Amino acid sequence: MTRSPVSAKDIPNLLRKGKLKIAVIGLGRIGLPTAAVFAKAGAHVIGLDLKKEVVQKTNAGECWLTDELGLADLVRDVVRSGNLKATLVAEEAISRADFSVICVPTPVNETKTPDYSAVQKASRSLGRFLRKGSVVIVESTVGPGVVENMIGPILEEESGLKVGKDFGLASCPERSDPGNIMQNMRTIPRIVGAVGAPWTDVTVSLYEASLGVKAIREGDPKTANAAKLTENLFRDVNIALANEFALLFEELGIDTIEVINACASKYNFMPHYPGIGVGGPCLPANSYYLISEGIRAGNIPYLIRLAREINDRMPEHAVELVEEALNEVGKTVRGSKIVMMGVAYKPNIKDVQLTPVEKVITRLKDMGGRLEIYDPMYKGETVLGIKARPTLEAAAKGADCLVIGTAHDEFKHLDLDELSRLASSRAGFVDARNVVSPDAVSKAGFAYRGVGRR
Ligand code: SAJ
Repeated sequence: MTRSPVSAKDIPNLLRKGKLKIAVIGLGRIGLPTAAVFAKAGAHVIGLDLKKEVVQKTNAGECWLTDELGLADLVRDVVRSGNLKATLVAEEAISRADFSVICVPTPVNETKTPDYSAVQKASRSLGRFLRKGSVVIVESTVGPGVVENMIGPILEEESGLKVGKDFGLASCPERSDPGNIMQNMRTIPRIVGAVGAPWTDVTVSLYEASLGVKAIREGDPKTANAAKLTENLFRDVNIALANEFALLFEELGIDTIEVINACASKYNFMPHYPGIGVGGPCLPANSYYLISEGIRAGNIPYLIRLAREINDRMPEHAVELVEEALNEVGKTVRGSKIVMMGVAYKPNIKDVQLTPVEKVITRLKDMGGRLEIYDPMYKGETVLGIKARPTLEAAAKGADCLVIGTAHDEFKHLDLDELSRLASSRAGFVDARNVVSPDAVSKAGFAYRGVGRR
């Protein structure tokens, strides 16, 4: 028996009665929380993933993500209630779904070209089992126009159905901050743009009813995608500006952090901070989605590209600071024991995707340095090819230079005197995330360097 298309006004009731069926494609850092929250709202959710262990773990009520507060409990509960299950079989997830939500990764390749292969693959298998009257929602971050011009045609080709007429196609880019996803999902408004207003209505109704957040309507998917990229590139460009100030103020003997904190007292100044660089699956990649669409349209965005170059140069600057600190204590990188404190791309998460710290480690190794790692998220585990130490104390023993690569909360309460006692008699301390006070580090006897601080 075919299922009739759901209308916007039906959704709250269908959720209450447990009658809404949702497929979530990709159970990664965005897809799994999304599936679990929809299931919690009362939908019957089937998650589709390529990874057998992710499917098995999820069906066992376990959560492969360990650093998202509240997620593990939610996954356990909604799997136990029967509202969430996972599968490797596309047909099982999609064929009866009212909504199919694409949450697969969109990285860039080594030539900085967007790699939409996962989205294309998901669209192909989705198209094969797509049900008339259902809605496809793209949460993956893509360039403006990719939903209309790449995903739509694939779905039509595979399904034989027409976008906007036989099925809905909407963009609702994820906006959650990795590490705070469960909180964000219930607080940050969503941006929805679909091919055709009725499909916008039904998608808005789904997010408002399931997540309890406001959904902002845009006239089409490309506007929603442009908004997503704009907010991420706004951040990347402002971080680049902070990094540029840091490089300049170092030369002028001015403390960049003091400057930024002073400016933050003004209503229209949004503080961004300099550091070792910009990592993660989002900011280092997102610019290139817009740059590639710009090139296609004959308009190359310079500032956005320049910002990428500035941020991509920061790891090399951190290497220079390590050299300076070692030189100040009469040492060189070659043969020195250098301890990287934090390798994750940002604080308090277990993720090293495109982490700028990796470039620093590789460079220092090439210069003959002996690299050790301590990261509270990777205690005793091998990460970036190095077996991390189980404790900071074990790592710091006999160190010639300590380097803060990630501003984990644990590093805000360091016993600098103890570290200085453990490290070699004269050692450097490079704070590439400006976590600790320069004076306190110098008082503990280290040769201090910070990004944008002297
Ligand atoms: N960073 C700085 N200085 C700053 C802020 C961040 O150097 O002042 C660095 C971080 O250390 C990190 C990188 O930038 O290496 C990215 O940090 P992030 O806090 O932007 O983290 P992401 O990439 O995990 O999340 C971003 C968020 N986007 C915005 O805040 C505009 C998140 O809300 C998005 O959902 C996410 O991208 C995404 O998935 O697009």
